[in-house]
Amino acid sequence: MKTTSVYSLMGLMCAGTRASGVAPIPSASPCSSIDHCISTTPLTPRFFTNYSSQRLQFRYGPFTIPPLDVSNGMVDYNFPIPPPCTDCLITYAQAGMEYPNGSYANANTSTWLHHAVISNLNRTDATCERAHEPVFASGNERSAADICVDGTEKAGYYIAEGDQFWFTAELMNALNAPQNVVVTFDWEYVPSPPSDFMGVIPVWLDVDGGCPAHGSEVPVPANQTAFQLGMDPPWTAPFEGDIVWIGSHLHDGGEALSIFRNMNIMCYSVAVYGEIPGYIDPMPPMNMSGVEGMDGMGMDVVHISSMGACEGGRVEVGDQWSVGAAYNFTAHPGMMEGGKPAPVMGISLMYVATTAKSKPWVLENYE
Ligand SMILES: *[C@@H]1O[C@H](CO)[C@@H](O)[C@H](O)[C@H]1NC(C)=O
Ligand SMILES: *[C@@H]1O[C@H](CO)[C@@H](O)[C@H](O)[C@H]1NC(C)=O
Ligand SMILES: *[C@@H]1O[C@H](CO)[C@@H](O)[C@H](O)[C@H]1NC(C)=O
Ligand SMILES: *[C@@H]1O[C@H](CO)[C@@H](O)[C@H](O)[C@H]1NC(C)=O
Ligand SMILES: *[C@@H]1O[C@H](CO)[C@@H](O)[C@H](O)[C@H]1NC(C)=O
Ligand SMILES: *[C@@H]1O[C@H](CO)[C@@H](O)[C@H](O)[C@H]1NC(C)=O
Ligand SMILES: *[C@@H]1O[C@H](CO)[C@@H](O)[C@H](O)[C@H]1NC(C)=O
Ligand SMILES: [Cu+2]
Repeated sequence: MKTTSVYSLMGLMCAGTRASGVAPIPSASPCSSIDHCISTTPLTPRFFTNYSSQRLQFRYGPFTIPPLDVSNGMVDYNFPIPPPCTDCLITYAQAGMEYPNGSYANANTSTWLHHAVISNLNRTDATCERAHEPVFASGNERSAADICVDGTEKAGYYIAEGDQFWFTAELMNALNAPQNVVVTFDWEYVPSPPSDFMGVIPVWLDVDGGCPAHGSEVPVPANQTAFQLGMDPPWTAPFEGDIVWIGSHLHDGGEALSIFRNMNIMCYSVAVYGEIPGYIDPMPPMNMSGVEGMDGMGMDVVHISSMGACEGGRVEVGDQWSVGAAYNFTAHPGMMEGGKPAPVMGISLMYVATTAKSKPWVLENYE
């Protein structure tokens, strides 16, 4: 996939930031100077307002997504960004996408926020030693990471002075003409967090493995319309803590993601389709006839619009954690890419609360 376009050279998606541990070359165009590509809007904070919490929306772009006949309408962007704040705890995060004029951009306008990942270059991923720590990740379902669980948990992702963030986004266009879009991130945080707040460690659990073998994008097993993918080997927890929030991500065709602790399901995240018009295609994105179980012709094609989240639970040292993804393309048509089933994902990002500012799990930085 994505091997024919010049765009693909700079975009390795999850592979670029997670699996290789080597920062990819920042994207050149049209966001040549990212300073010109960020705007910030203050929003009204919702949680911990008596701790001077703040909420900011950052807009990145505009990015040009190529037409469908170029690189299957896909483009990846990777570049360093300043973090939204320093010496602060991120309590809530959500990604979005819109047109440069601020109007809604989604599957019903033939654009996709395929993936967006923000990582911290100064911290090491809990599940992959050679990757940077993922702070937040989103698919087109645009689920929030409600780390503080609506303000009921004094917990957040701690950003230290001097931390450098990295932006990764894969965008998709289903039209035969380029489209310009803007990617948004909504961050809510508590500055100079008091000592009774807990810092969280994000734990990335992926059917593609702790250090994802395919950049988290797993090829669909040949000739199968219903199949399961599992994370093997599981991740062995080197620290303990309280789970505050687990968010999950599947691609179309996905039914549910199970999160296992020592082989017992502790979170079952169900994919919900087409809850709002934004996730209902006006027409199939491309000619899908002739592929068994993939035929979306003649009916609305609905896409995953949300995934169930889980709250609570414990991580103990030595626990074995894994995830399993169930797909069924007969129940829900999958995405196509260049006439073939597009690769799929099965990921959970689990936020585990420890103690703010003490980070014994970070053995070393890259630099
Ligand atoms: C802020 O409000 C929360 C929840 O209402 C309360 O638990 C906390 O003690 C308050 N803290 C301060 C510093 O006022
Ligand atoms: C905003 O831009 C989109 C995409 O170009 C266009 O379809 C829409 O009509 C525009 N909306 C307004 C209010 O100009
Ligand atoms: C964080 O990482 C960036 C990029 O590698 C580096 O330039 C910076 O010095 C690091 N900051 C700290 C505080 O180590
Ligand atoms: C998949 O089906 C095609 C056509 O029936 C067949 O040629 C191919 O060998 C099958 N592949 C596998 C891995 O079973
Ligand atoms: C797309 O969906 C959004 C939100 O669900 C809705 O507000 C908008 O009117 C829809 N746009 C089109 C072109 O159907
Ligand atoms: C869709 O593709 C099939 C196989 O490539 C072709 O036979 C058919 O004519 C196409 N249909 C349309 C509506 O383009
Ligand atoms: C896949 O979905 C179809 C349609 O809902 C259903 O009939 C079939 O039993 C499902 N297959 C599996 C393996 O769950
Ligand atoms: Cu994905």
